[in-house]
Amino acid sequence: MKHERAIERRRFLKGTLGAASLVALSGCDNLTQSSWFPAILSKAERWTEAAQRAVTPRDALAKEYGEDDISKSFPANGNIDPGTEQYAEHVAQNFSDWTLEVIGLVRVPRSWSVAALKELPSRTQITRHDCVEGWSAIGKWTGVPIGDVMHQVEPLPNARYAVFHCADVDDEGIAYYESMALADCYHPQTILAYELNGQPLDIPHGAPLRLRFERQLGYKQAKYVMKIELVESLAGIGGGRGGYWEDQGYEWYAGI
Ligand SMILES: Nc1nc2c(c(=O)[nH]1)N[C@H]1C(S)=C(S)[C@@H](COP(=O)(O)O)O[C@H]1N2
Ligand SMILES: [Mo]
Repeated sequence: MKHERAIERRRFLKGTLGAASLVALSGCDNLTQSSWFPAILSKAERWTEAAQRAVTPRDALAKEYGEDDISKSFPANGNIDPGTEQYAEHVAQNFSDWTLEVIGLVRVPRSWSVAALKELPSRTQITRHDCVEGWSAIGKWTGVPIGDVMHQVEPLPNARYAVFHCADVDDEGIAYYESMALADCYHPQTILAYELNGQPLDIPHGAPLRLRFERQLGYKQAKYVMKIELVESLAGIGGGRGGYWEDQGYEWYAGI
């Protein structure tokens, strides 16, 4: 049923709707409208990044909710503990030695401790997370706008993508990673979050730092972020398709 509805919706959107009515639609609260599955995304008529950008510009804001809308419990999904010795060591030290490194095509590569990031101006946003497995939850995220971090490292003109490298690896030793267009790093709601619902991020939700890339599906929201690498092409990274799940066939541009 969900699958059918997702396809129907896509057909509908492909029609002759004007941009204004599309914007109204995307603000709709019906959760089923955004819990479609990646297999459907690639098989049904594809709503490409370009087409979606044409109707919802890059700087459009994701809907923000009120305190009363915050979900009573926010599920944890995917890896809920990196489970490595190094990570356990970081937990034992309360992440005091954790660093966020920003490297690659930047003029000023540098790293920040979590404490240093917390001293930068922060942003708090209450948004809805939609996982392709069929659940959604609303949470209040606080963190550092990634655009501010980018201003400090000064990306080189040929930098096109930001790759987020995470601390967790799967059974085959493949590390979780994600990526976005560099331009999306400057979206005001793109933050490296260190708090969920006013508490320091816990281990299941990605302590000490996780990405919030609003208007994108759950698997884009990388947890346990250690490193941001700016690159010109995604070809040389992981399986070359821009993310852990993308390498297994999920859409890279997972716009909601
Ligand atoms: N590092 C890492 N990030 C990840 C995952 C993961 O397994 N490892 N799972 C993704 C998926 S599929 C979802 S739905 C969200 C879940 O975030 P949550 O555990 O805070 O609910 O994290 C995403 N980011
Ligand atoms: Mo997910």
